[in-house]
Amino acid sequence: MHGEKILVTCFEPFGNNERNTSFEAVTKMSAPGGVVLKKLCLPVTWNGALRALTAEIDSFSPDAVLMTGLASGSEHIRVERVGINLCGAIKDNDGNLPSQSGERPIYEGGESAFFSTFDYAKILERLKASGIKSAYSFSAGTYICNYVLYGALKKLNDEKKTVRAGFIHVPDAAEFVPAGKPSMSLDMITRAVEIAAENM
Ligand code: PCA
Repeated sequence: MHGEKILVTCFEPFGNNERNTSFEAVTKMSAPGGVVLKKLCLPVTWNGALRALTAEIDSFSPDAVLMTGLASGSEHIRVERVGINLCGAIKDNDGNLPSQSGERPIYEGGESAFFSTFDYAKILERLKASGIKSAYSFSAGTYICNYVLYGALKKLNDEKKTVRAGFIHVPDAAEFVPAGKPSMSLDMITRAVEIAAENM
């Protein structure tokens, strides 16, 4: 970990969400000691998200990639275990579907799924030890978060890179949503992202 380069990504707001907690938390987070941390905010678009991420992986050449995104409605941090080869029929921030017929594979003929390669067990253990509600998740959905997770894992696998990579979904920040909606404080979410970056 010491001397390593870590790329941490988040997303711009999308859908009905005025803020994207992943952006707010990644903006606030501190780098783990001795690590060169690069932050990148990705667009919520089928055309732009994976392209921007892979370009940054190529130019920054990180040792580890921590991707984050908002799972509105969740009450806990979701440590994603798998990305699947599917773009769901969901319109992006440009109003585009992934294809004219609706859904499509991310890569035609690609592997059905890739498992996260970060140290999910250590991350979950440290989150829980810090009193942060968290759990494994075995589906990152079929929207742009799953798209970048699968896309990054496939790229790193195809290029035979030993770069660790994985995704955590964060809840809405209590500060940004009406009382009663499932949420967590922004400070706690920020700490969760730091813990993930420190233990991947
Ligand atoms: N969450 C969405 C896309 C961007 C984000 O922050 C998702 O879960 O796919």
